[in-house]
Amino acid sequence: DSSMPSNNDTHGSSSKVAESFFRSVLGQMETVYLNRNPTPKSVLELVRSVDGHQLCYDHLAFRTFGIRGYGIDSLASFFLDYGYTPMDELKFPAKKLRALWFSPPDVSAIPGGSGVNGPLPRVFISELLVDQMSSQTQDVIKKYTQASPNGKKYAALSSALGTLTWEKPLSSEFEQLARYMALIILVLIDQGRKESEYAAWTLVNGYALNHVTISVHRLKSTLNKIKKLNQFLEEKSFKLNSEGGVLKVSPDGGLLQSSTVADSISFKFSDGVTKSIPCSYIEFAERLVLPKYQNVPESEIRESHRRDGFEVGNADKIFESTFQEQLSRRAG
Ligand code: OOG
Ligand code: NI
Repeated sequence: DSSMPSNNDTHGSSSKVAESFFRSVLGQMETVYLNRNPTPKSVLELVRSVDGHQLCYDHLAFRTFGIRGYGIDSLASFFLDYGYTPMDELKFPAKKLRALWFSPPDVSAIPGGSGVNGPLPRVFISELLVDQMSSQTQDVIKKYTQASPNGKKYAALSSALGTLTWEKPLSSEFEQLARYMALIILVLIDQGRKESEYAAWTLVNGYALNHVTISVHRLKSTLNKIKKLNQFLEEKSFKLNSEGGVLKVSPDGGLLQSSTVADSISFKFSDGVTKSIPCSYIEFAERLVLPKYQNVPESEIRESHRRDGFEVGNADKIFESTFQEQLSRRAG
């Protein structure tokens, strides 16, 4: 239907969702995230105190269950309505996940704006390939998503409120999905039998913001090099995800990423059992200037001159920021 506006021409004043409303929703998602996760909160405060107050987000990330409309699309619709454009698909067959990233509309930052009021971030949404899980795990996921089939329509609302759209699960169901053992030696032996820590995370965190990512190259101080930033954070005793090495580098060398290990939060299951569950983490991304723009003077370099998108090899390791093996690692 040619009378339908495409997502590409819905930015600016013609967007279906107004910018101030859109940014308020992002701000509310961020508030939920900062209230639950002391590490991202203190990292942001620390970086702001050293670097100055105008910090930019590279991207926001969310997780979903790829089943009955509960997957990527359930959350993507909010971003599409504000003029975001779907970009590349990333596949993670071993983790039984797929992801899609969305590029922001061409909207300028609020003058002096930082974080959600700065340049709009990219969005990274992944989904669990539920039909590839064991039947017991599928049964748990179906039980909760089927019992509240309309919940998927309110994904963005759920994220902004910090409330699940389905009922809280039983602690045994969380364990079925995560299947991790308390003893580190058993974790290692149990590796092959592990179901999906991603599934367990999503069952109890739902659409809550999984992480925000600081745009490292847009910082003003010497922290604008990711190696410096990692070193600075480790000196301050922050525990970084070490899976495959702390610094994740794309094969083309242009996208450098690192992240903290997720915080844990105490969660009361529907059977009354309270357990510590993994919550969210914060990520850091440095995007280098593309080889074809090597001669552009530094003062004229824009975000569009830099390596865009995501990288399967980096992302595969970053997912593990909420996994038990990283959480139980000794700091340092
Ligand atoms: C997302 C992990 C991947 C990136 O920037 O590549 C990622 C997740 O943990 O849900 O954030
Ligand atoms: Ni990320």
